[in-house]
Amino acid sequence: MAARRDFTRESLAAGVRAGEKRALARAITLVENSDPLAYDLVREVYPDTGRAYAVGITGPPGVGKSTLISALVRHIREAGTTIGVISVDPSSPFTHGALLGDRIRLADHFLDPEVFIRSMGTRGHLGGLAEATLQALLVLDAAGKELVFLETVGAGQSEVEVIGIADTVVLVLMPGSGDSIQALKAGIMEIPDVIAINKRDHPAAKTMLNEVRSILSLDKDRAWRPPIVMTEATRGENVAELWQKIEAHRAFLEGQGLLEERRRQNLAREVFAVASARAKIHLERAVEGDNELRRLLDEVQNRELDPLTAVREIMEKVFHVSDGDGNHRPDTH
Ligand SMILES: Nc1nc2c(ncn2[C@@H]2O[C@H](COP(=O)(O)OP(=O)(O)O)[C@@H](O)[C@H]2O)c(=O)[nH]1
Ligand SMILES: [Mg+2]
Repeated sequence: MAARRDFTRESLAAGVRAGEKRALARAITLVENSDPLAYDLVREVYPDTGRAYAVGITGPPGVGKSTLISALVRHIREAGTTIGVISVDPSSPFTHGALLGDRIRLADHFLDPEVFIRSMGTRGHLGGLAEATLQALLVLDAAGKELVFLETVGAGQSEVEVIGIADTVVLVLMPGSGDSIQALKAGIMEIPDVIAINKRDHPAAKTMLNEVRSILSLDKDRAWRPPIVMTEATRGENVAELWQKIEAHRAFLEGQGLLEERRRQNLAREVFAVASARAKIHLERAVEGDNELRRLLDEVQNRELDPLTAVREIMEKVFHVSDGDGNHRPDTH
């Protein structure tokens, strides 16, 4: 990688702080690859972050998240706001020129120096999606982007960690997103702050609206009642209204003094989520590479060893935690 050589930690940090696209692109690539330089960079710029407003856009594949973001960016740029977009959606990546498989041209956004759009892969990322997304958000925040969109695919629980860092979470659905409706109903999916029902040109859009409404009506005690906006992203229909609702949620959080509180909770949860993800990977690798630990699993399967004794031994060996059940302090002799 010859291109690596032209950035030192200092020049990368300076480039990121200046919002230079080339430095940002490199920084995000380093984040994707869990490169130690990305770790150093974020550690250095972290004290300058916390200024960007992060909007998570989540929902099942194909509902129009990327198209909506593109339309939102077009709308918001009219006010001069600087924007970053991180999309962890391998099924419909943002590419220069166009949104893959779409008529909408994104070329304007890519030429705009105040907009940074990036699809991010997460292959080989140590701490998983949550970690990569968090680091990428911090990089764009340090670059002075006033608004950052985080796109993630999801219709259940796993994406919660990824956009758990967002200040406002928008769930995008479309007619036929029945699984998500079930997940909302069952409480598996957290109630978002704003719901967009996209593809309102679809004949079943109204039915979808009624279904979502009836689910939200079950929960009347919330201080913030999630608004529902019906959009047609490809034609920009109701995109201004969607943005208005996102801003209204922000105003609600700020007006009630809740934004600071939410961010504190988000950061704490995020640190815990990333640490948990790393611990899990560490554990899996340790067991995989250790014949003795793998033999424990065999012994459990053969009913020679009970499960909790195996857990205790694994915890001792991998994490040096001598107290398997966590109820009493380790011996101190
Ligand atoms: N009919 C219709 N199609 C849409 C609308 N919004 C997006 N699409 C199409 O739906 C497909 C998936 O869009 P995309 O933004 O990639 O969805 P994502 O996977 O949620 O990011 C694309 O072919 C879009 O052109 C809409 O409002 N109406
Ligand atoms: Mg997408």
